[in-house]
Amino acid sequence: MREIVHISTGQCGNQIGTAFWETISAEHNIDGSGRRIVADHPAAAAGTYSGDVHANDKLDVYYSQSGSRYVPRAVLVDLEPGTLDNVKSGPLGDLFRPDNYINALSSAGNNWAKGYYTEGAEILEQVMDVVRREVELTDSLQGFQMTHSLGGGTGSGLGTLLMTNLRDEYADRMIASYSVFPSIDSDTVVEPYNSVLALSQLLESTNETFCLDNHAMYSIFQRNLKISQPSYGDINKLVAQVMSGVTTSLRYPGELNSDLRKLAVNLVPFNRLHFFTVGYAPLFASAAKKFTNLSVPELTQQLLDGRNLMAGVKPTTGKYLTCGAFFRGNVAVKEIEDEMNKYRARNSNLFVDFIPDNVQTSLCSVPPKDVDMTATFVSNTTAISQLFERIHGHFELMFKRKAFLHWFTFEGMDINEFTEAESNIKDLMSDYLQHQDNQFIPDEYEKYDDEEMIQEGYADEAEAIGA
Ligand SMILES: Nc1nc2c(ncn2[C@@H]2O[C@H](COP(=O)(O)OP(=O)(O)OP(=O)(O)O)[C@@H](O)[C@H]2O)c(=O)[nH]1
Ligand SMILES: [Mg+2]
Repeated sequence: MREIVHISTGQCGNQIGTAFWETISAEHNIDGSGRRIVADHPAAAAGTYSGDVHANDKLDVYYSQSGSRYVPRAVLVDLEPGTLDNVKSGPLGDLFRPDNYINALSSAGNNWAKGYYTEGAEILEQVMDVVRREVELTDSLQGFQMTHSLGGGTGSGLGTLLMTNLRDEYADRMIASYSVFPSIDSDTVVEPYNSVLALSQLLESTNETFCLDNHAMYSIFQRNLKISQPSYGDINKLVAQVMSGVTTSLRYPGELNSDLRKLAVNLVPFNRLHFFTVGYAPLFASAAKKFTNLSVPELTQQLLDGRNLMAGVKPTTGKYLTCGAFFRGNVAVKEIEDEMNKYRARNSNLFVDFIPDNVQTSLCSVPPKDVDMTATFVSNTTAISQLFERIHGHFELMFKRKAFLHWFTFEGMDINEFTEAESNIKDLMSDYLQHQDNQFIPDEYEKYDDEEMIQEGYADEAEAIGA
């Protein structure tokens, strides 16, 4: 089996992580205590049992089995106890392994340096021990996924420290992150600092990062779902739907993108350019739901509409390097392929021309709960640089005046680290833009040799291409 170990870090990471586990557990008919809802379960009598559709679910990927219980392969980490206490006393409190909750006593106070260098570093080994124990429970680990925010101190600082350590210790395994970017009008001034410092780490440590922008998600609620003041709970449900969509191919049988590595091979043409935007459909206000009878063309149209993306970028001003549309429900493969091909043909200027077959489609016949048909869109678009530009713009304004830096230097950080992180992000933006503007200079890219690919976690690919 190809197992994935999940790690939630910090408040946002744990709130989103819990929403993810709630969603996929419901999809796989697993109740709050880890029991599978099969025909003789009390809930089955109430009509929650959806029978043999789930007989082939790849449960081992995300759950280990302990007697008759399914236990999430999940580690829950925070520097303060509050969020984890809420998880423990919530509906999923008994689902997670009790030893896998790890917290310290006080938060990183929105300070990346506290998460990465001081308070976080103190509990690093404790967390790694639990992660190692989870890895020992696997047969053939495919990798890790982390949920965290970039704007705070724990998810951002300790989260990236953990991923750097995982990258060292499990060099040839995959690391995926679901990273929440701060909204423009967030309450905490230093979020751009934390985000740039964290992003600079993600460049090196993850193989795939799904960029979830709180700003764009607020707008989706206000514009598409007609909810003017969405709560974190509302937003996290949407994130969980997206994560469920992205992980569908990992959790149900099928050929395409059946593990994290295959997904990355299809979506990441250059090692550093692994930051994805995601879209989801259908998205409509609940009042409009009963008037909406979705067809595949309508679903596809919604899916590819830039306003449904979870990152505040305009895909029509960039170019897609690669993308994938993952459908679920009772639809014909031919119909979705035709729709996607039509879109690709009509908008050929939106796709780079050096990757001929850069649009993938896949179908899983099992829909999520309560909807007949959904689709998730994962794209590697050069437009993502607009998100980095926004965060960097705010970083630059403060950094020019060295505002708030003492909070970070007080934890032992050197100002050069800020300069270096900033320059990494600028390089990343220009890497994306050179593909957008067709200014690719081949000599700058040397062919990978065997050693380098193995070091960067691409051992299987190195072997496949005979490097
Ligand atoms: N979407 C979403 N964003 C959240 C949630 N909780 C916090 N955030 C965002 O995350 C950022 C703050 O980070 P937190 O996750 O609260 O911080 P932390 O990782 O716990 O770190 P410290 O509290 O500083 O130790 C801000 O940009 C918040 O808007 C959540 O449940 N959902
Ligand atoms: Mg916190």
